Amino acid sequence: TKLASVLAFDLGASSGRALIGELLPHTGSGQPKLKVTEIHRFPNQPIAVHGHLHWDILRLLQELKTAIRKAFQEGYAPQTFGIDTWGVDFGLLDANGELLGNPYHYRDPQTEGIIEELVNLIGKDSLYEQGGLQFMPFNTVNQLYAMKKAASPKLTAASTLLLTPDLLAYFLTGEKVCEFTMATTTQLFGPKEQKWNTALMEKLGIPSQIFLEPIHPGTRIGPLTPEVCEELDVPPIEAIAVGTHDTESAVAAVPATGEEEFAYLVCGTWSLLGTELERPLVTPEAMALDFSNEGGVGGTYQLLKNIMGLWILQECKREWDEQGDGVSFAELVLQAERAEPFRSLIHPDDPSFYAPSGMIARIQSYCRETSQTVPLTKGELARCVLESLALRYRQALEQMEALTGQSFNGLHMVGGGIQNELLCRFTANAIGRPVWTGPVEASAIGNMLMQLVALGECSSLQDARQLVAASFPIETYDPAQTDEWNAAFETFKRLSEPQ
Ligand code: ADP
Ligand code: LRH
Repeated sequence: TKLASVLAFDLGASSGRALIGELLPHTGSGQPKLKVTEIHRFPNQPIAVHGHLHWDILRLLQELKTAIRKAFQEGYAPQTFGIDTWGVDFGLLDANGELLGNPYHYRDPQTEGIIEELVNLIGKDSLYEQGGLQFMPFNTVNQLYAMKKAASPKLTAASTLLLTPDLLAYFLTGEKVCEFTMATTTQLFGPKEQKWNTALMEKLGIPSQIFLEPIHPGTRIGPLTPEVCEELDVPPIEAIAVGTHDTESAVAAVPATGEEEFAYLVCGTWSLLGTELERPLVTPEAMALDFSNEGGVGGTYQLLKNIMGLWILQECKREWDEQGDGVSFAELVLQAERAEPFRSLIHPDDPSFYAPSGMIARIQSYCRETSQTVPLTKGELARCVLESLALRYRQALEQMEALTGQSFNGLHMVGGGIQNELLCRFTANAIGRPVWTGPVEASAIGNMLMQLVALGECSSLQDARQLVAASFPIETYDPAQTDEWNAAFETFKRLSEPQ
């Protein structure tokens, strides 16, 4: 029999990749296994123009095309493909189906101060009640309201809004869809009503007719267009709507098979710490702690905290690279390990760390303003960031326990950040519980799993997680130095905002 073979595109804020997944039949009493091969990887670099920050969307499309061609040239024969990307961002199409301008990057400064305006206009309780999301400047509603305020002709001319993964799928298939998990990152989709919040759109002057009815992960979108097939010399493989929000695909690939309730940390540019629920938890307590409720695959809801994450370190690295003093992440981790512990701490979610550029100076002034030793060397800066992140994870984990009434006996970590073994160790120490890591390419694997569900090769999310557990090694980090980390946590909490 023919092996099931699928192609996953996973685009994060810092890089994109294409991976082939092949389902190997079970041997003897063994389980079936998923074999994963990376065929293409590319950087994802935002571009600044006249004070706006954009994604280079056509470049990303070109990288997807390159990967499709490569897959077939290298002898793979995927039946389907799926695309997942970072949340919240979108492109607008005109009535002829053409893209109106370059999509904005979620860190575009247009959203500065918009949360405050919306809170004044609608009320904080009401906004949270209606959208169930953490108040993040990048939420789609803030971006659209900023465009509305700027009287953007693009918004007036728009016929259809496509979120980034749906936009890329449209470029390749000609089919316009709106996938559910991405829809739930907009703050314009009601988690209770499970409908677009047209009343809020009308109130804010956001055109409601540009939103399509969401479809659920596992739905077929359609084949590559004849032009794309001809251009790339490939057969018309079919696009599947996967968990197109990368975080949700990553959660689908968390190999939590034995536990009813589990805590996870999707660790990449952002750190998403959460737990899987059957329904959203939109309560005053969840609002007070500013947790998100995001739609997941397989009918789940994810209660999670969006933490600034390795972005802070990425930006420091970029600065050193640009100064001709380049350094790899592996080297940074080594230098951090040699630096003195607990010399200075930051609150990673301080708004001053959100925008691009000048990160080193911003960390230093944070430390200066909080009367701490100012980190100077690469090792000191990296150590400060990594210890602070680990402590923030503990705080978010404890908050999540308070909200759900669950207690978690450890933390599953997935994503590119788990290659940073020091961070994994620090996290186990900070939470005083084991950390289980793997797989690194969780988003791409979760993307594949929903394609396998659509192809009838996996029957459920549970079944799919079993496949991940059987296919990829999991490493365990046991906690150590608990007293030192407890003491550091007390210091950290004094730095923190109330949440
Ligand atoms: P994205 O959210 O952009 O998809 P990834 O999941 O690819 O992010 O994770 C990228 C992060 O992983 C980088 O910011 C870096 O901190 C970390 N990382 C990648 N490779 C290594 C490595 N070899 N050693 C330590 N950390 C690494
Ligand atoms: C992580 C992520 C996260 C947020 C942010 C914009 O890649 O998707 O869940 O939505 O990007």
